[in-house]
Amino acid sequence: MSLPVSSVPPSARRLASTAPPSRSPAAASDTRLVYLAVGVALGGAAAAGVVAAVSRPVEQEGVAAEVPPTPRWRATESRVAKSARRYADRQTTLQAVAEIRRAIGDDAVSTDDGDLEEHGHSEWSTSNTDARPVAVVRPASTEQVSASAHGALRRRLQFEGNFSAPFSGVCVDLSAMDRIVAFHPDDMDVVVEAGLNWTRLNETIKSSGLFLPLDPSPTALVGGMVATNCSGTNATKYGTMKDYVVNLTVVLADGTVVRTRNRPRKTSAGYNLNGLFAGSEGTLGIITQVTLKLAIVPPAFSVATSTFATVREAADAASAMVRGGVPVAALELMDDVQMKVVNKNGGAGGRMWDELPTLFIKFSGTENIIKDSVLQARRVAESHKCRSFESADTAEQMDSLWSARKQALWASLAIRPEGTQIWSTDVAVPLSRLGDIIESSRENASRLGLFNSILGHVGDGNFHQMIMYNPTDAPQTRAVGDCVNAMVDKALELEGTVSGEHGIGLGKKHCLAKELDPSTIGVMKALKEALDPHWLLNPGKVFDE
Ligand SMILES: *[C@@H]1O[C@H](CO)[C@@H](O)[C@H](O)[C@H]1NC(C)=O
Ligand SMILES: *[C@@H]1O[C@H](CO)[C@@H](O)[C@H](O)[C@H]1NC(C)=O
Ligand SMILES: *[C@@H]1O[C@H](CO)[C@@H](O)[C@H](O)[C@H]1NC(C)=O
Ligand SMILES: *[C@@H]1O[C@H](CO)[C@@H](O)[C@H](O)[C@H]1NC(C)=O
Ligand SMILES: *[C@@H]1O[C@H](CO)[C@@H](O)[C@H](O)[C@H]1NC(C)=O
Ligand SMILES: *[C@@H]1O[C@H](CO)[C@@H](O)[C@H](O)[C@H]1NC(C)=O
Ligand SMILES: CC(=O)N[C@H]1CO[C@H](CO)[C@@H](O)[C@@H]1O
Repeated sequence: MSLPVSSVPPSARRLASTAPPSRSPAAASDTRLVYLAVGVALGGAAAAGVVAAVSRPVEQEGVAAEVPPTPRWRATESRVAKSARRYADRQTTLQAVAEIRRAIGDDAVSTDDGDLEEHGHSEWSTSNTDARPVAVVRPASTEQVSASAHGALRRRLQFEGNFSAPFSGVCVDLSAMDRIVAFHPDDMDVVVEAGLNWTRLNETIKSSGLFLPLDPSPTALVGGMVATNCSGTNATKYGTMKDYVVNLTVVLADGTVVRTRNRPRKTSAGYNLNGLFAGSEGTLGIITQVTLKLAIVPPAFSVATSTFATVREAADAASAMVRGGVPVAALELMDDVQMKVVNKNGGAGGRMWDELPTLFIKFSGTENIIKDSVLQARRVAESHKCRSFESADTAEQMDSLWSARKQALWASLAIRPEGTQIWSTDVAVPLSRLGDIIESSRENASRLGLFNSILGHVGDGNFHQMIMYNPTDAPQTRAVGDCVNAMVDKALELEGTVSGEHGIGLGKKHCLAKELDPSTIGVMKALKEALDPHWLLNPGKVFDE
C-alpha cells in the first residue's frame, strides 16, 4: 500500500490519459490502454514490480511502433518471471510453518494427520487430488492472518483453501474467527468475522426482524460465501452474496490489510473492490471481516407446488412466471427422476409425491400480496397445462410442501448405491433457453445409461444436474466428464455461463477458457499478478499461470 501513484513515471501517467497513435488494429491499442490504466491505478496498491512492468513499453518514446499486433492482455508481463516463481521446498515449507507457529501461537497451527485429511479432501468434490496440506493454520484475528501471510511470503509458501490443497501448502481455516463484531440494526448492517456461519448469524439477530437472505448449505461460513459469490433458493428475490457486501477487510498475499470502503450502503468513491474480491475464490486475498447489508424478514410466507407432464413445460412455466412479473421469492424445479428419488427415500413432509416434474414456488410479503401472487402463479401454471397446483394455507402445509425440495440433495445421497459418487454440476442460461438445455442435458445423460436428475434454481435460469457414477470405472467417469463438457458447450451456445453458482475452482478451468476471451482472462490474470505476484493464494484455482 505504500507506493504513491506519483511514483509512477510521469510518462506512464501521461500515456494512460492520452491514446497513443497506433498503426496496429484498433483492438490492440484499446486493450493496451486498458492495460496501462489499470496498471497505474494499481500502482497505489501493488509494489514497484507492477509499475515497472507497466512502464517498460512506455519509457520508449514513440511508442506506436512498439504496439504489438495482438492484444497485450495475455498476462505475459509477469512481475516475477515464471521461472523465478518457485514455491518452497519441503524443508523451507516446514521452516515457514514453524515461523507461523511462533508468530500466532502453537495451538493455532496443526499438523495432525486427521486434520490434514479433513482439510484436503471432500466426499462431495469431483476434483479431489492426492495432495494434502502440510499444516492447518487457525488464526484468531486479522492481525494473525496478516502475520501468517507475511511469514508465508518470505518463504514462498502457498495458502490453499479448505478442502483442496493441490500444492501441499498451508490450509487457512478461519473457523476460529466467528465473532459478530458490531450489529447496527438501525443501519440494517452487521460487521462479522469471516468464519461465522450464516445460520448462527440469522439466529442471533432474529429478534431485530433482520436477516441475511442467502441460503447456501447451512454449514457455509460468511467469508466463503463472499469468496464464491454464493446463491441459493432465495436469490430469485434477493440477489446473490455480492449484493450484501458493504465493505470487506482483506489480507493480501504480502500481509497488507485493506479495507475496501466505508460503511454507508452506497458509494461512488473509487473502484469497486468489493466486486473484485466477491467471487475471487480466495485467489486475490483472504477475506477476514465483512460488513453485511441485511434484509427485513417479510411478515408472511407461503408455498405452492405445481406438477407438469414434461420438464420443458415446467421450465417454460417458470420462465413465464418471471417474465409475467409474478413476485416469487423462490422458484425451483425438480424433475420426475428427482421426485422419484424423494419417494424412494420414504417421501417428504409426511407424504409421497407425484413422480412428475414439479415446480416449488415460495412467496413472501404481506398476506394480501401473497394471496394475489399465488393466484397469479396459478394462472400461469394453468396456461402451461399444469397437472396440479397446490398452495399452502397453514405453516404446517407450507413446511410439508417445501420439504421435498429441502430434502432433495440428502435423498439423492441416501439412495445412491455403495461405491457410487454424485457428479453435481451447474450452468446458467438466459431464462427463455432453460427448457431447451434441461431437456437436452437429460437426454444426453440418460443415453449414457446413467442415473441422473435435475434440480433447478429456475427463477435464475440456473440448474444443477446430478449424475451418479462409479469413480473406479474409468470409462464411465470419462463419459460423465464428456457429458458435463457437452452441457457446458451447450450453455455457451445459448449465451449462458459455464458455472451459475459453483464457481470455477479446479474442475472448470478449461470451461472458463471457453466462456471468456483470452484478453478477458488476461485482465483477470493481470489483477492476480498485481495483488499476488508470487501466486501464493489458492494457486491452481480459477486459472493456471
Ligand atoms: C473443511 O472441509 C471439510 C471437508 O469437507 C469440512 O468437514 C470442514 O467443515 C471444513 N471446514 C471449514 C472451516 O470450512
Ligand atoms: C431464505 O431461505 C431460507 C432457507 O431455505 C428459508 O427458511 C427462508 O424462508 C428464505 N427467506 C425468504 C425471505 O424467502
Ligand atoms: C455454526 O457455528 C456454530 C458455532 O460458531 C456451531 O455451533 C454450529 O454448529 C454451526 N452450524 C452449522 C450448521 O454448521
Ligand atoms: C467498514 O467500514 C467501517 C467504517 O470505516 C469500519 O468501522 C469497519 O471496520 C469496516 N468493516 C470492514 C469489515 O472492513
Ligand atoms: C455474482 O453473482 C451474480 C449472479 O449470479 C452475478 O450477476 C455477478 O456478476 C456475480 N459477481 C461476481 C463478482 O462474480
Ligand atoms: C447433447 O448431445 C448432442 C449430440 O452430441 C449435442 O448436440 C448437445 O449439445 C448435447 N446437449 C447438452 C445439453 O449437452
Ligand atoms: C428469515 C429467515 O430466513 N430466517 C432464518 C435464518 O436462519 C435460521 C437458521 O437456519 C432460520 O431458522 C430462520 O428461519
